[in-house]
Amino acid sequence: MLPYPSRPYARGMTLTDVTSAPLGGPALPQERRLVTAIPGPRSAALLERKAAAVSAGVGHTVPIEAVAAGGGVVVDADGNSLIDLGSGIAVTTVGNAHPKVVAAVQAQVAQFTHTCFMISPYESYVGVAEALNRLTPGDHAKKSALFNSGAEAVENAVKIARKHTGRQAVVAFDHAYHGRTNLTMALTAKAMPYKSGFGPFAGEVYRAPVSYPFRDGLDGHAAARQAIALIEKQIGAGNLAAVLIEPIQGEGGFIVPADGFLPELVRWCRENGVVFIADEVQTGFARTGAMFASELFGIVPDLITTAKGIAGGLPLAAVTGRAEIMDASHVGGLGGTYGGNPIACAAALAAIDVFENEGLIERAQQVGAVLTERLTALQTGDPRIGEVRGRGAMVAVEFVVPGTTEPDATLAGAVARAAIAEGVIVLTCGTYGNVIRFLPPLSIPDELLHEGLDVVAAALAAS
Ligand code: PLZ
Repeated sequence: MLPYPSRPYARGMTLTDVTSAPLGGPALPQERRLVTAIPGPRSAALLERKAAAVSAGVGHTVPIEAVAAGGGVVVDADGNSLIDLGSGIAVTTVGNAHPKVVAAVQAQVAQFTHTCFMISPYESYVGVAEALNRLTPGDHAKKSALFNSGAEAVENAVKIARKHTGRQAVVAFDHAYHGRTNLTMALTAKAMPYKSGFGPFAGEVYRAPVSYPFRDGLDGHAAARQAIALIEKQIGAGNLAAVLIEPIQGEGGFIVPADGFLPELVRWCRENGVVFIADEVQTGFARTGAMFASELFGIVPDLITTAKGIAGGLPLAAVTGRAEIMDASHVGGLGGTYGGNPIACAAALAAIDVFENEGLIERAQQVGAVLTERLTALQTGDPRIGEVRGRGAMVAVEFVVPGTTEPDATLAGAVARAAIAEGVIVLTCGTYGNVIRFLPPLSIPDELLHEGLDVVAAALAAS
């Protein structure tokens, strides 16, 4: 008998017919348990259906059929329990199916599912906006607008900055990731797999060099001067609406800029009337050991984009920032059918309660200390690890050919695949594909975190 059988939903079924997984996640046994090879037969059968029914453009990293998740594990249809070191790409920071999120969603879904905030407003949307205005860096007057995805938040931040400044150009950086829509593809740096063949891309997007200490060897001041010089020469401050940057780059390789880089960019933006947008879609909500990564660098962005961790797994995103900038749009200029959906907002209010009242910032720091200590120890005996870097529970390992900075993507891929085969979900990233990133749910028990890192270490030793 499978511990968590799942059946496709059919008319008339109740939730318990569909899955016998206990609601509220943490009741799941917190263990790594392999009862079949990965994928097992049920998962393999689903992946066959996926190949036949789902566009080939939509890939997957872990070849399983997920049926339950919570604490620090994802359980598959064959009864395997995998340690989760990826949080569905930085989303389930509070833990999958956190009981408060589950309860909030259940209550809201029974009350009403949708009215469209632009048609009939409701309280939870306003509550999320108030919470974001309060929690994001800076004590100036702030306002927010809600959307569905990180890409949509970034698109809207750019719209707002253009409307506010009356200018058009936008600067993004090397190694940046901002999404897969047309404008955000233009803002994203990496061609494969995100952009190749999907152009033409939106105009008035310019790319500047970022601070990448492991590769550029520059201090923050020098790296900022280099970026600013390029902007002044190639664009001209008077044409520039916004500078958009991830305070720690996510998909690009968990790149932490050198001290001073971000503050200097912010100062230049202020002096030149340019809107500074921090894309905190991946770094936001306690992930980095601060509520927002901007705080780690002592910067106060004009606008912040958030998504992912904000709603415990439900699709929600936001732009938050200076009230006078957020109010630049004419009435009706911002919105969307589903933006700030009431179920997603209920989930966000519950998740924000967890972030604020269940010690998640401290927990991110603890998880980060374990990750950094274990991975640094690994680096000491292994010249293939060029750098261990990150903040809080957002830590990565960059693999190189020993004695050089030449990226070793083959090794990163082999280690990740071997860890997954042994029941540990890890994700790769990086412009060169040579980085393994660790971003576990903060609900993961310490023992599981250690066991997951043991498995990764063994996979590396065997590669
Ligand atoms: N900005 C900083 O990290 C999403 C992308 C996964 P959406 N990152 C995960 C993939 O391969 O599609 C992301 C991000 C930053 C924006 C986004 C976009 O957020 O919710 O995926 O649109």
